[in-house]
Amino acid sequence: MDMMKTELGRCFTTNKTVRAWVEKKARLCQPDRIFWCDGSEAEKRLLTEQAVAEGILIRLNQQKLPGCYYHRSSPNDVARVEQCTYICTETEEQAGPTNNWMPPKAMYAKLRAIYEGGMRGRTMYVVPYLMGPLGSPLAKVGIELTDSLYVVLSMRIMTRMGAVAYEHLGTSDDFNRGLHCMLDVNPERRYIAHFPHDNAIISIGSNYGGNVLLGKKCLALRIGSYLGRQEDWMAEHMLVLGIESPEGEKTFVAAAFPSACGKTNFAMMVPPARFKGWKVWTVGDDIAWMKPGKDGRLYAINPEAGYFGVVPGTNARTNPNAMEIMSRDTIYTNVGLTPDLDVWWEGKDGDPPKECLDWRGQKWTPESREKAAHPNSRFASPMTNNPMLAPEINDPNGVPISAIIFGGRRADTMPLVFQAFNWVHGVYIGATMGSEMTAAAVGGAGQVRRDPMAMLPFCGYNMGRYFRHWLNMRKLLRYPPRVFHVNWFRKDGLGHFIWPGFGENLRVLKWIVDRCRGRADADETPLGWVPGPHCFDIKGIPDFSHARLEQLQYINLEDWRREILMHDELFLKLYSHLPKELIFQRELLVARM
Ligand code: GTP
Ligand code: SPV
Ligand code: MN
Repeated sequence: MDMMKTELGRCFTTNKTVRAWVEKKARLCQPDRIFWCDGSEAEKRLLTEQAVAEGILIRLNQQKLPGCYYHRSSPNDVARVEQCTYICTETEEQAGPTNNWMPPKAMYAKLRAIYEGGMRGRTMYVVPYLMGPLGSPLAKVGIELTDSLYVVLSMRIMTRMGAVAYEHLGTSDDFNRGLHCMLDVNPERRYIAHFPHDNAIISIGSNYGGNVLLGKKCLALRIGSYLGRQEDWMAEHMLVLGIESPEGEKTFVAAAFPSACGKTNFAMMVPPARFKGWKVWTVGDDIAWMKPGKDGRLYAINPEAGYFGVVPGTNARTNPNAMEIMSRDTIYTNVGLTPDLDVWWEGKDGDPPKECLDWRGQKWTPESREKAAHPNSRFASPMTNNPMLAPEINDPNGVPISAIIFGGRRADTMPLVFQAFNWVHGVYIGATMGSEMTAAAVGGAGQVRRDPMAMLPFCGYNMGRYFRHWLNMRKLLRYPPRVFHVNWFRKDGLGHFIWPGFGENLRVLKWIVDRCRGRADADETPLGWVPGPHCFDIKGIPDFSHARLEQLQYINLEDWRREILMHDELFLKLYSHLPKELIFQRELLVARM
């Protein structure tokens, strides 16, 4: 093996490029110490103790929550910040109109002036990590240099962190270079900058989730999407799950829903009582890397090794698997903290505590007007805690995808489910997706915006070219996945969700699987294929009826006129690189309407 193990924190990789790069960055950041992470249990114990001693983590009640810790981020630093996120390419056109842009040279100079000497008095942790199963042709290595123990311990959960990454890397210099400096966590000096041509990331001034766990959104999506276009694969903001029938027939699907729109919940779904014997296996809950296989099908891996999931709303009814997953070895961020060192959030099972500390550390009671948990509070848990972790999770080739499902959070306009007529139409449906903004990113919650393929904040290059890449992928697939659109969030006149969602979403999934396997009827509508009257099972759903289903599936032409105008807005923004095929699809949709 390509390393010599010494004591904790000592450099043990023999990769010369890695050593030279770390030394160079250390000269710039000037930390007091460099700590080389190996990913071992002993290291985890040591660093956790240190984080507790420094007040970065609070040890939770170990009887109730073994191995669990609590973290509060700065109140100005609770979500991704899209305004501070940059794609740094030579030309602005390469980044495209949906990204913030700066030329690499200018951005390197600007950031260096801010972070130079920024680790003085601190420790620089060298965090090697592998995205994807060891030995997978799709797997990638990253190294994150960070002065945050919270990041180190979270990366240990979220990725295959440690020696295994150096093992995969060998003597190669093909690794993502990530630098993270917390500085004083000042929003004025917060930048998350990507340099796709250098396979490099610099993140400064934040210590929250997607801004700083560089393997996740920065490498796996923004840099990943850029690499995918060059190397004929796809990096997508998608969950991947396997559904198994009582007869043992397994079908894998991938689904792109925007941030905080239901991926984790869908990926961990527990079938309702009526679907006895059905099983849903989780491959991934946030990111899919997909590549055509030799058999002409599209194969997906989950590059991550853990879940960084939304906490509020999670309970034994909505997501029992997540409740079990986060019952041990979990870092909770920005939830409520009870006097007996348990956690509390809006929507948890049971009665709220009489009193607790809220996500800011202030006293909270059930009468408080503020929420105990921040709406974007999260749990970080290892995927191995998942009782329904797909057995294929470490298969280097991934799983074959039969369906791609797009979905947004829409109070109106969008029906529960419909199927695209073909791949190009499916790409149009994904490209024009709209969704209400959520607490996962700073600003604008509730407003509907276009979020193509749920990738608006994550596409590392020109969005028009990204659509072209989607169209091109069809040529590499003999058996392309079928494409669908879903919406769990349609509301009635009283503002209530019409569809019960969560486990009941299995009924929609079942129709999708049956369509892929040529077993279910469908009716043609202007939007696409919808379930035929006898092909959608609603038996056993409490307080539900065929009238409610019709309400869910209703296509309101007035709404759709507005919707198509919003498609145009996005297309105008992207006009210089928009594939003609999508403009034709728009014309066809208008004609059908
Ligand atoms: P990111 O991790 O931000 O990418 O989000 P995600 O897509 O994984 O979203 P997640 O599954 O965590 O869901 C976010 C919110 O949507 C939670 O508050 C859920 O309770 C809610 N939610 C998820 N599925 C459903 C559903 O089927 N119906 C309804 N009404 N709400 C849902
Ligand atoms: C998202 O916002 O889509 C997330 C959470 O999955 S974060 O990692 O913070 O980006
Ligand atoms: Mn996400």
